[in-house]
Amino acid sequence: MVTADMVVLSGSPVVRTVVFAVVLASLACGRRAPVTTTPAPAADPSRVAHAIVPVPARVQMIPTDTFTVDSTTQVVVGPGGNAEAQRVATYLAYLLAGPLGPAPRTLTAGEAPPPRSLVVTLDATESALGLEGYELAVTRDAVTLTAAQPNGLFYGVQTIRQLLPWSIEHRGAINRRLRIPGARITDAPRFAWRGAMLDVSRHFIDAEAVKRYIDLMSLYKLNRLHLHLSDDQGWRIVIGSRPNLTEHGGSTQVGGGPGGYFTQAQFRDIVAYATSRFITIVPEIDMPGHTNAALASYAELNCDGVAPPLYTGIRVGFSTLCVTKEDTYVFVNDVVREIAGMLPTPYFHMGGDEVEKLTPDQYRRFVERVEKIIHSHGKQVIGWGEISPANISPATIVQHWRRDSSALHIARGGKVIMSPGPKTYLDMKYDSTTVLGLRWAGLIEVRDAYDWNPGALLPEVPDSAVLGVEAPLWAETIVKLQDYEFMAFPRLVAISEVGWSSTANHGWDSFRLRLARHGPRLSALGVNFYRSPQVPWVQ
Ligand code: TNX
Repeated sequence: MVTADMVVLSGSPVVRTVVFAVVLASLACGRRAPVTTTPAPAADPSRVAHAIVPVPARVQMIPTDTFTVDSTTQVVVGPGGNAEAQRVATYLAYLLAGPLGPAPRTLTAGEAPPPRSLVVTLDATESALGLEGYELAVTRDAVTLTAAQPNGLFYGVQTIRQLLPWSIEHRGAINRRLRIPGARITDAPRFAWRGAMLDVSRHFIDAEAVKRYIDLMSLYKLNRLHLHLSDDQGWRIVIGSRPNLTEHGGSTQVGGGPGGYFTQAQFRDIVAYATSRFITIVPEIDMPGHTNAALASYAELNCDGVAPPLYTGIRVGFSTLCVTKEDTYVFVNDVVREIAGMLPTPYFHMGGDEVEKLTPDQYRRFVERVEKIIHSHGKQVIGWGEISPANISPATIVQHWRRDSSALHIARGGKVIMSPGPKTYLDMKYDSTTVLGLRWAGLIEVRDAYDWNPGALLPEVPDSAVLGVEAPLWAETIVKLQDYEFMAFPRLVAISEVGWSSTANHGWDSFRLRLARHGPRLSALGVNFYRSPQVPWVQ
């Protein structure tokens, strides 16, 4: 089994020496050397005016106009603030002063804010800022954050957080004098969908680990967490009407470990936690393929009525629900109903990828029928690229991951989430020395994850059809939280800028210098990130 210790080792002198020796040996044999990364030329991260990631739409730094936070500084909510604004302000107060800080109060109409305070204002008339935009002004005298919606306030707070020194991330430290550099920022995202995906099926991680990922996502203004809740190797969410799915189907994982699953209470708790970070949970039940765990748990889902053994390998494409039996649709309806009932949000992902055991016609009819079932429970359907040839609704969302038929969906007016394997697959190795991960979509260094435009990558996917981006972390080789962090950071940070920032503001030279300044912040948060040689990390 691969461990995080081995991850750390992959950068050690011992391993480097071995790699060097292999390179020399292959050169000596006249063969091509393995792909290696050339370290970037030295550059000075202090040259960039700020280190905000993703880079805001408009930033003007005024370094001479610094705001100082001390023990007398208050966070207040501007007049008209609702409970959500209060909650975001409380979150900001907590960042500044920890749990001991004073609770923010709401100003009455016409009341002037206290001197040298941070004022968080919800102003519906600022509708030009949209759902997620915000305006921030930092001067010597005040910090003023305004947004039309609470989501925008929350992102403004994340920007304030990144303007503060990384020491802010050490929750234990209190009563510090913190400085926020003077700035005027107007910001809003390029794409509505800025997602990450966790595969909790191949290896299970518990609710606490998922919440930590949610927290790290929110620092970078990501707003969708897709949970891949079932696959051949494990079923990870309790379905009350089908208890064997988790009791049996959730009892193992890749490599034969103990598996695990979320109870419905834990799942609801994850959803509530994500909601508090303005992140929408997107549940995926992969079907009709990638279903061995379900087939092993309920014999009637198999055409021959015989339940197969549990599966702990990493092959794909061998399983399918029996699409010609009514039992299957009763099952799908039970599962969708229970999961839909736990989510206040609109999406249900039906998977649909890598089905090798059905005819194209059988597959299409299954997709069309399941789409109707999902609609009957009030949810919008998402599926992997393969579902496009079925006669699906234009309101269904297709998630592109490899050359597929997205064009068919775009032709019917549908939207696409861009998760191209060679750019966004966080389970791909960084370089030839990365111990964890796969390489079928290629090696993905930080620059590869950063340097692309979702609206121009594929000729058949115009910018207008792109809903946004999402970075999946498939977990065949990923076991512990440290492993997840190593594969996701900093590539997920790169993807956050691909999803948030305009093409005009997008640029590797600036990004890598800003990212370099996130090293100490990520360290303070305890993140086991990959020290890419492409980034001049600040120590
Ligand atoms: C392809 S992406 C898959 C997953 C694997 C992944 C490994 C997709 C829709 N299917 O089942 O885990 O590759 O990189």
